[in-house]
Amino acid sequence: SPRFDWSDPFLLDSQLSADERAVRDAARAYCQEKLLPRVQLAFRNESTDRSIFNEMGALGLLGPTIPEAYGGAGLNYVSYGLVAREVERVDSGYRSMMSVQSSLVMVPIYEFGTEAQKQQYLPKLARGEWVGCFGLTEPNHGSDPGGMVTRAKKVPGGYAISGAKTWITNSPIADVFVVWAKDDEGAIRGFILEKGWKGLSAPTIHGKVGLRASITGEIVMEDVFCPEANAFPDVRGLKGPFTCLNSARYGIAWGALGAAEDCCARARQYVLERQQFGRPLAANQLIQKKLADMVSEIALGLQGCLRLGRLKDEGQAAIELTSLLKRNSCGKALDIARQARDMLGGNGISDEYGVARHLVNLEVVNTYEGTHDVHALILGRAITGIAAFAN
Ligand code: TGC
Ligand code: FAD
Repeated sequence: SPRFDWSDPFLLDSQLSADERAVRDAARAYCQEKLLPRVQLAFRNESTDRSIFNEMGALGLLGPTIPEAYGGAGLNYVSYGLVAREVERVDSGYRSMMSVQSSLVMVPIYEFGTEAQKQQYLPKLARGEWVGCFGLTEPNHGSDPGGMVTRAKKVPGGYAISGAKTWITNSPIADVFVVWAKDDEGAIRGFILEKGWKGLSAPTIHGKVGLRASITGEIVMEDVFCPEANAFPDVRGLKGPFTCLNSARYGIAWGALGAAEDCCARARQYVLERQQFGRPLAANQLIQKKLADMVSEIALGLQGCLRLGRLKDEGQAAIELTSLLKRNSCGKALDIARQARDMLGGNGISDEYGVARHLVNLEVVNTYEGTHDVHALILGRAITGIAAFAN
């Protein structure tokens, strides 16, 4: 008779195609063999290993949904989600590096770029030869990016861009900057800037308590000249950046659960081995309830992510469904990481055991790409027809 598998209660594995399983297995092997051994020191020392982009590029993990003609792997959204889950099983920071490059830099160039822009940037980004970053958030405009003050003033042959973006993943090591600014008509537009352009700098933000393996910085622009050829020609308004966020938020929905799976597996192993009061911690009802809650939330969440992936691949996913799952996965993963940290007792505080690292990483993941509460408001608007965040 069918047996219950705590690590895959809904037999998600059997719902994947052979190709999807192959992508997942290749990503898992790379993550466990190459990323896991270096994460503890990277996190402890707040150091970002640039060569990870080249390694991921060689495996086709950068821009996996971008067609092969532009250097991508031409995979479906389910495969992209499976990759995000494997990378974040090791560390949310590594998934951040990958998903910014894939969803927030390659997707807008592919969706909104000219043929010349696609040819110029996508293959190098796909190989990891160039690193990209995405500048939307400003010091005074985070949840409300529509209020941005960065300006793109029309000048002969292009635009003069001035303003500051903050909390930008990859920016200090980026070669390519996809930046959003308002034009002379007040419309939000996207621009591709390159490292070394006059007036452009990207100082590092130090002292993050989470996501320490992923470098974060500002983008400071003082009259940076951007030629017309580097502006996205047609897209106007928040639809531009939000289209990229739809893809990145979807990846996070899978990824956060990958981190939760790692916390759950580590906590399970620990309570089976750790003896207190003359028996394994796992023999206690309170401990078993915690494991039951973790396994339930992870299994239900992953099943939701797979369904969303299938809907995206069919072109049938409402944007609010991504909010629902980004919010659910991050909130539940954060709870699971806290529980796992508790179950490991004092050892849970050490970076040798991994769960505290996931916990502080997930605090960030719960905040970026739309906070937990902002996604509640997006859902609330869809449920009631009333926008609670509008004036
Ligand atoms: P709103 O009126 O809702 O929409 C304005 C225009 O945008 C369109 N739109 C979308 N288009 C595509 N996809 C979506 N998800 C879209 N959501 C909205 C909408 O149709 C409208 O178009 P049009 O043509 O009618 O003008 O705009 P609002 O200003 O009222 O929005 C409010 C709110 C809360 C929904 C929005 O501002 C929001 O989502 N805020 C959160 C900000 C955010 O997520 N920032 C992320 C920054 S990037 C990042 O964090 C990267 S971390 C990456 C990593 O390291 O992994
Ligand atoms: P705020 O918008 O000031 O929100 C503060 C609090 O107020 C939150 O709890 C929020 O939920 C709440 N709040 C806000 N509005 C409302 C409301 N109307 N009703 C109720 N509550 C509300 N951005 C990029 O553009 N590119 C990147 O690559 C990027 N990478 C990041 C990496 C890291 C490590 C971090 C920490 C952030 C990154 N961000 C990036 C920025 C991130 O998207 C923002 O931090 C996030 O959108 C929240 O904006 P904020 O920090 O300004 O918070």
